[in-house]
Amino acid sequence: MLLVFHSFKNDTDTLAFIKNVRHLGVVPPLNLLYVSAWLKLHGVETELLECSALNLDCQSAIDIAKTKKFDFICFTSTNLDFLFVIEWIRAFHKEFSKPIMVGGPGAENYPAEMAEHDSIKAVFHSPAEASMVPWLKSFILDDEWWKVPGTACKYQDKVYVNQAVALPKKFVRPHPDRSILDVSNYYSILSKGFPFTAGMSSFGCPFGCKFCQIRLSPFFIRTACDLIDELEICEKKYGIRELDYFDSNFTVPRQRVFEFAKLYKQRGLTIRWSCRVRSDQIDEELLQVMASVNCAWIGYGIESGDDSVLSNINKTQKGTEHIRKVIQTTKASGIGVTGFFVLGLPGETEQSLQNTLDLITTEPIDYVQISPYWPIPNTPIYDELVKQTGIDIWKLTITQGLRQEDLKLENTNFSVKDMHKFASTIYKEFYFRPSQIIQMTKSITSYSQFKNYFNAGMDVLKGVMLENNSLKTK
Ligand code: B12
Ligand code: SF4
Repeated sequence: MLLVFHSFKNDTDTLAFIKNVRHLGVVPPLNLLYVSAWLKLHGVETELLECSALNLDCQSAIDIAKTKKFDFICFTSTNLDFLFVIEWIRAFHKEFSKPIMVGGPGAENYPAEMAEHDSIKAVFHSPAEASMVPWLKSFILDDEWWKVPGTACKYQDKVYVNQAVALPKKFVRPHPDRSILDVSNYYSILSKGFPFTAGMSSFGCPFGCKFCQIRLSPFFIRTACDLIDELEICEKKYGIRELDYFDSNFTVPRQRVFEFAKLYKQRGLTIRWSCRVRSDQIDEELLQVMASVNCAWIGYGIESGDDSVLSNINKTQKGTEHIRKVIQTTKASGIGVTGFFVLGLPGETEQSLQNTLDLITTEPIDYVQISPYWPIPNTPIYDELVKQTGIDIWKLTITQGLRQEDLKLENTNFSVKDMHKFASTIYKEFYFRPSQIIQMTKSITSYSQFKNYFNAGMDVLKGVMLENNSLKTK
């Protein structure tokens, strides 16, 4: 099975959303690693073509694929990158007469529309662990493979969208298969430990933020022991020096953090790690214990520095005053702080943008990541937008190749393009403050870290120049 993680190398001008995120690092394609782990457990050999890390364009990827043996090809797709992925899928389909399977959040949201594409043999709208093996068996036996639950398939010009399959409540995923990676390809501007990797401490989310696709999805909490087993393998088998948990809820449930810390010490681990936490799910006691076992930094999904915007998305947490205190307490405990912000959420105004800029530049945040808001399918905000406008833009992206650059944001006076401009401005104001430059310079411990910071700085500058700074901050 050839797992292809496409790259954006030659596509940076197609959709603006990449401009501000490229410089943050190179993160392994976790979901394909989960797919690989599951397949291997069932006797399937896998190989990863990691075009993102290797910075390969589609043609070079095809040239490499020609040197390999495989029977099936897998791609993963979100909604935001569908237009890139489909070009790669078409090119691979043209070159190799092998069935192509696609999964991921994009497939989950629009299975029927994706299955209409002749280059795709099967769209997986349920987790790979629930549907992939049954589909492969049916396909190999030529036994009504187009009717397998969890998939959508086109057969004799008809698209079959089969019922979804959920994983059992107590389902335990095997660890992502890092054996198919060259771990030295990955780094994060937020992390000093190298080699670096990513992980998930839980899947799904019990909270209901209105802008997020993961909201209220089945929540699978991994045990402390399972997390520590994975950390131990990362440290001792792969020599990885830092693991960043990408899910939003490391401190849920609270008790797991204490068990995690106890086991971390018992096993004599030294690997650094970082995680994402809601700012209303942390306190001093937790911070102390996390700091005692090498937690390098915590990422808070702050989203906005404006209380009314936070209330509009149902993510007030405990309000911006509390968020400010959490940032200060985290820093005081010796743990770094990364703030994740989204611009252009419902109710965004010049004033709320200003409030965000104020929070970012007055609190002791080490790094910020700013994303312009895209209303994402399967969220209340997007559903409302579709109701108001009668246009399901993400569906049209899949069915007609429509680009979404000019999407007008719901309940704001801004377009996505405006938000890119403002994001660039905030990056510039945040990272090019003298105090920030001094702090980042002091924290440099290696040449590769210097190179990453330098490239990130150049990317920010390029972004600022590209956006031409036409939206001014006050
Ligand atoms: C880690 C992560 C990343 C990593 C790794 C991505 C990866 N491909 O693994 C990095 C940083 C590279 C990344 C990049 C992006 N990401 Co991201 N990412 C995540 C995150 C936090 C976890 C994903 C994960 O590993 N989950 C664990 C696995 C087990 O679950 P899963 O992803 O659902 O995968 C299962 C199924 O979807 C299915 N499946 C997935 N792919 C395939 C393929 C086949 C062939 C099959 C059969 C099944 C299958 O089986 C998997 C195993 O059960 C999610 C949010 C979340 N909490 O899930 C966002 C998320 C998936 N990302 C998102 C986005 C938008 C992006 C970017 C477009 C961001 C950007 N602006 O560039 C890029 C796109 C790159 C890409 N094609 O993946 C959105 C997608 C929203 C949408 N509907 O479009 C999410 C949901 C975040 C959010 N809340 O909005 N991301
Ligand atoms: S934003 Fe974070 S806390 Fe809110 S629903 Fe999404 S993953 Fe959960």
